[in-house]
Amino acid sequence: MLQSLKDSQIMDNEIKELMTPHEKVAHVQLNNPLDHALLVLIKSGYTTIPVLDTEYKVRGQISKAQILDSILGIERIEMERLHDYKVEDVMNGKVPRMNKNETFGKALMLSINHPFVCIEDDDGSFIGLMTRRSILALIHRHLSHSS
Ligand code: 2BA
Repeated sequence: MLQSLKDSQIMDNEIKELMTPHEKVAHVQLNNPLDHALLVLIKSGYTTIPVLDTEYKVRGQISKAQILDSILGIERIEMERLHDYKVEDVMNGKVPRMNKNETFGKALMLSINHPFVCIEDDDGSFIGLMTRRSILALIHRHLSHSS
């Protein structure tokens, strides 16, 4: 099976066609208050979304769990504190990323440990996401055609 994947040059495919374009990606900005971020996460249905700056560069990722953890009091979740923090106070600054011209093989490797990879233009601006789902779908399509 692995040999078949290698032989097909699937690993060298470029990632642009498999990307979810930025217009369809739910995201928040560094200086958004946490209540706004929680709203975007709940409305979008995603667990974690990218954090961008005003120049549309990727600066991190934020999850519902991180937000809830940041307002966890001793006995209850202190919802009133949601407005005291900004996204940059609680986000995770580490985010998997790659250039739009890199290969599918790299996206596949990153997707082992990350549910999505941020795709960047040559100037470092965010242009979309490569999700684990699109990576698995391509491999599945390839394996069904080659069997
Ligand atoms: P999660 O939010 O943990 O979602 C895990 C998987 O559940 C997704 O995998 C997808 O298969 C499904 N899913 C969750 N919410 C969905 C929704 N609102 N509509 C359709 N399917 C949904 P992937 O598609 O491989 O996405 C992997 C991760 O990439 C997601 O993890 C999320 O963190 C991020 N992501 C995907 N699409 C996004 C988007 N349009 N905007 C922001 N973040 C996105």
